[in-house]
Amino acid sequence: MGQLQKIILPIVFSILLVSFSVNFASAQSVPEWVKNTALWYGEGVVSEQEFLNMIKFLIENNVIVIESAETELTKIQASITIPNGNSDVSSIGFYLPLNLEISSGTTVTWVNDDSVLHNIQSLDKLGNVIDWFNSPPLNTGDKFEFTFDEPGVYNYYCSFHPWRVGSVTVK
Ligand SMILES: [Cu+2]
Repeated sequence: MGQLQKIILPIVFSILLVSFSVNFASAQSVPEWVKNTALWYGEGVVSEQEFLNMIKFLIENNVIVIESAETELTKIQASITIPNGNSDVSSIGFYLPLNLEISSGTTVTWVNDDSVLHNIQSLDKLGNVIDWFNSPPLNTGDKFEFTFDEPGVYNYYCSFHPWRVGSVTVK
């Protein structure tokens, strides 16, 4: 039994290190009873419940900070809608917004809200298609996303409806 718990203990700690960050400033002031609880749990002296209560204490007192995993998932988002009627040359159905302004690192999502196929093809300054951000044909409801890391002005159009030109300005 004691042997089994000694095997389990390092596994528990390795999971904590992956998912949480440890606040080393606070770790200087970890109370002796916390250290002893960990030691005694490893030796099978205290119960699993007491060990879990101790971890709860560490989280509540910001010794273990639950943020690193969530922070990595946070991304800056913006979206551009391809509105219904976008394909009609006489309609006012331009991209919404027509010129999106974002900060670098933003992930832009185009959403096709029109009833016909569209695509997103990036253009150079002369209006030629370049291999930069280029979507496959998007059905109604389909999305395409691209993350802009470099400042600049990026034009794009739809190759099916080449009169539909939009831009993204990255600051
Ligand atoms: Cu189109």
